[in-house]
Amino acid sequence: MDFKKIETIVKEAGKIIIKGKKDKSIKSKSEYNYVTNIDIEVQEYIIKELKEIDNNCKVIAEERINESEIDNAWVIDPIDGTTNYIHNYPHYAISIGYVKSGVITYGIVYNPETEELFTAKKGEGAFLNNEKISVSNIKKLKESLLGIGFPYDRKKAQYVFNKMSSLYMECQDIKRKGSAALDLAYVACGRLDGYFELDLESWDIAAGKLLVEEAGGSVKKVIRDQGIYTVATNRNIENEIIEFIKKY
Ligand code: LIP
Repeated sequence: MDFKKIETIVKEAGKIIIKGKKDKSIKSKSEYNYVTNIDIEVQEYIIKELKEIDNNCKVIAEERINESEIDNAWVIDPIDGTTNYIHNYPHYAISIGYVKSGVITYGIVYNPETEELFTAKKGEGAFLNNEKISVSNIKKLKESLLGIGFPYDRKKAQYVFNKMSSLYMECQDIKRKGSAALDLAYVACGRLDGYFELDLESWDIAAGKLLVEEAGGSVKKVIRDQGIYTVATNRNIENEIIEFIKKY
């Protein structure tokens, strides 16, 4: 697979997103969960282009009904951070992961606003605009800058806020930026020391998970009554964060 072609596809998709800012139409998929016409246009563009280079490819994508199993598929979020995009808040990304026999072997996350292109191939490291990246070397939660996300299901909001307020007392600061893919990419390049969020979908995390792992970090699932947390860290603070999630 020539993954350089994927970078070209993603950058062209980014142009569609930027051009579409002026005339996007918005629909609600459910309460607080939105999709624009540009999400759909970008998704269909990416799938068309992927089929050109991998004509038997299977696809799992956010804005369609998915027939495939995730074990062998391209896993696509055309705009991760759609709410940010709707408000022209320049923090969102195209996220594409490539899963082969159940293993994520390639990931790409691209923010068309900043033109930051995060890529990783299994066993070959993680990169930001072709420069190798690595997680931070922060050793303690007390010294850490964390990312967090909030689930669409607002009935779970107070539960997450309670966790966040406890954690806030034990770290330097917490950021809620609204794109899981970029939160994971930021852990991979050391801008965040850790990140956690409840109820993420495969398309939110497929690419970012590989970025973090190839940059020397870890991504774990923590199962709680309220749902499943995705917890990404630089490894040093993993146990402290998971303890918090389990305790409060
Ligand atoms: C978003 C995630 C974000 C989460 C939002 C939403 P989408 O993905 O990237 O981290 O907090 O609730 O799930 O729906 O914009 O692709």
